[in-house]
Amino acid sequence: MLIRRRAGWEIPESQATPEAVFLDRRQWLAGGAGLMAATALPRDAAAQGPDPTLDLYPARRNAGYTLDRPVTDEELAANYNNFYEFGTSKDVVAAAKRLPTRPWTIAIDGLVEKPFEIGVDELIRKVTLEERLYRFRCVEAWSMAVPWTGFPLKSLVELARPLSGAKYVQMQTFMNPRVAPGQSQRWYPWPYTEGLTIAEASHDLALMVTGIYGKPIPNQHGAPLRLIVPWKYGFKSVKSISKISFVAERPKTFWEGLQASEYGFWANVNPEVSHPRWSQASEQVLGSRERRPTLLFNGYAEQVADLYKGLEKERLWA
Ligand SMILES: Nc1nc2c(c(=O)[nH]1)N[C@H]1C(S)=C(S)[C@@H](COP(=O)(O)O)O[C@H]1N2
Ligand SMILES: [Mo]
Repeated sequence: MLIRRRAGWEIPESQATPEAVFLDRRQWLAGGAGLMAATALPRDAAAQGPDPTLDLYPARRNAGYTLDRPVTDEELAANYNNFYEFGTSKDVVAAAKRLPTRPWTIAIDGLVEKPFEIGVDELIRKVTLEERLYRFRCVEAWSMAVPWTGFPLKSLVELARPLSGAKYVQMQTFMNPRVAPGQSQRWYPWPYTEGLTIAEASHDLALMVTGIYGKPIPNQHGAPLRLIVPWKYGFKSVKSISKISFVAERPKTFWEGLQASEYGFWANVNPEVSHPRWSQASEQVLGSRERRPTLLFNGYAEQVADLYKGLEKERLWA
C-alpha cells in the first residue's frame, strides 16, 4: 500500500467512504473479503485508439450555468472517484482503464413506441453537445465544481418516444465482471441501477454527459455516457450507461437495494436532513481547506423545487 502525506483538503479514507462502511460487514459475513475473480483481464482498453468524437471538443459553453465557487482542479476530480464496479477506494483510474468503451451500444426499451439500440457515437452526433459548469455533491459530504460536456437528457427522452404509461426512466450500467471485478461481489445488487421520474428526466438541468474539462470523459468518470443530476446526491448520477428503460413503476436503485434505510429513490440534497450516520449541513470542497454550507437542492432550488410540489409526503431527501 502506498503511504503518503495527506493534503489539508483531503478526507481520510475512513471518513470519505461511509457508503462502504456497512459493506465491510456484509463482505465479511459473505466470507468474500478480497476474493476478486482472478480470471484473466482484457488488455488496457486504452489501446483502443483516439476517441471517435474528439472533433466535437471542446463544446460551446452554455453561459446560462454559472458557479459560486472556483472550478475544481482537473487532476483532483480525475483521481477521487466513486465507481464501485472497480473497487471501493477512491483510486479507480487504473482499474477502470480495463473497460472497453468502443464499440458501445445503449439499449432503449420498455414502454416506448419502438425499442432500439444505438451506438454511442451515433447518439452523440444526433444531439448537440454543450459545456456546463455544475456543482456536484456526494452524499459522503464532499463536493466539487466541474465543467461537464453533454446534452440534455430531455433530448434522449424525446428520441425514445415513451408511451403514456411510462412514468420513470431507469438507467443501468454495463454488466461485465471480467473487466469490472467489483461485479463479482455478489452481495451488491448489480448492475448499478438508477432512475428518475419522467418530469425529472425532462428537466433542463438533467444532463447526459460525454465529456469533462473540454475533453471526452475518461473511464473513471463514467465513459462513454453517464448521467449528471446536480440537485441530487452524486450516487444518482449513474456511470457508463448501457441500458435506458421506460417503466411504469419506480425502479429499485442500487443503493436503495443495499441499504434502503440510508439511501432512497429521490436523494435530493438538503442541508437540514442528516444522513443516519453523519450531518449534511456542510461539505468538504475538494482541493480547498474550506467547508461550505450545503445548499438546498445543491443550490438549484429555484430551478427544481416545483418538481416536488404535491410530493411532500415522500422521502424526498436521500
Ligand atoms: N455505475 C456507477 N455509477 C456511479 C457510482 C458507482 O459506483 N457506479 N458511484 C456514484 C457516486 S456515489 C458518485 S459520488 C459519483 C462520482 O462521480 P465521479 O467519480 O465522476 O466524481 O458517481 C456515481 N455513479
Ligand atoms: Mo457519492
